[in-house]
Amino acid sequence: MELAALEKEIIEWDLSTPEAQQRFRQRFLKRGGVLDTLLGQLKDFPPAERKERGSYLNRLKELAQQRLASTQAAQAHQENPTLSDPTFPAFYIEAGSRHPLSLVEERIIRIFQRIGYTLADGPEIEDDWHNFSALNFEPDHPARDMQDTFFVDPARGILLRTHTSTVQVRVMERQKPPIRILAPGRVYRHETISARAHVYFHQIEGLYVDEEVSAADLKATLEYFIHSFFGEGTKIRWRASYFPFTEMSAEVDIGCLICGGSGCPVCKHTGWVEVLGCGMVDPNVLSACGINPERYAGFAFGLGVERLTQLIFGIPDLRLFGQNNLQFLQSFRGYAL
Ligand code: 2U9
Repeated sequence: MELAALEKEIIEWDLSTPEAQQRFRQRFLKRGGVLDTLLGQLKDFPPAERKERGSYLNRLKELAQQRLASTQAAQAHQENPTLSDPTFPAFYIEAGSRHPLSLVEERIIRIFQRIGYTLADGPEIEDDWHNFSALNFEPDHPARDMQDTFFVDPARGILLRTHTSTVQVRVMERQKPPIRILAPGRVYRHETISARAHVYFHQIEGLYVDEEVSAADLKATLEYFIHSFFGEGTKIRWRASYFPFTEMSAEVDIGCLICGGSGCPVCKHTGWVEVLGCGMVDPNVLSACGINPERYAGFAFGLGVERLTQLIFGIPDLRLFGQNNLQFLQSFRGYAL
């Protein structure tokens, strides 16, 4: 007998009258009933199947007992609320919990929403233009290689986006400044999976384009973010860097949260950890997206949600985020950031 069909029968059996309950008991719970018979036949199955089938049958038996008991308790309660059994076990409802990446992503978004950023999104399957060319990547830039990027259709340059900058390109193509947006989302990179690298992760990128946007605005905005996210006393260090899509590019470090700057494995004994990258949008990028760089300027920034989540919770291995390990996920239960 098909056990799934039996399960459906147990779940759907009409238990509204005492007679129906009696038939239910006879069919599923009494000696000689269907479950009892099937349990008796277990020995005829090969050992490999026996264990799984046996535990399925036992679960069905429990399910039948529970259905009957809870229906009878509910009926007793309806007939005479004061006489219902207060010792009857409560229904155990498994409460879920929010994923740590969702918690952190939402907290970051809230901080930027307070200063006027709105959300934008776009497709995860992209084309070469939005992922690379419009962003000033040279034709032979290594990220364009099959080694680094997942291609869906290499001949047509269709790929899985490697950053959410594609979203900002699309917004600039269809909208005039002022533009002040946040683009959160999943991005893909062709990596060997390890504690420190994965084939996908989550970014939040920001873009602000208007007349007279300056590097001072960029600095004030990101210092506001870092102090809101990590705490007012957090030390900040700016380092010059390079990205194809920004001219004046920088990376921002904070004083290590784990050791307070004295040196530990998390900051590799430097006292500093990198938290984001940023820069003034390259005028070539503005032009490519249909915005006049003579009139407008912009800044952009990008941060990795996994990275910030690891930092604030002390999570040592990136792979934990994608394994659906209940012990890991439940440790964030009730956590409100
Ligand atoms: C447009 C123009 C410029 C977005 C930027 C970064 C610097 C950056 C990394 C942080 C950690 C990626 O997730 S990460 O690995 N990002 O450092 N991102 S500036 O610049 C843009 C975006 C869109 C049109």
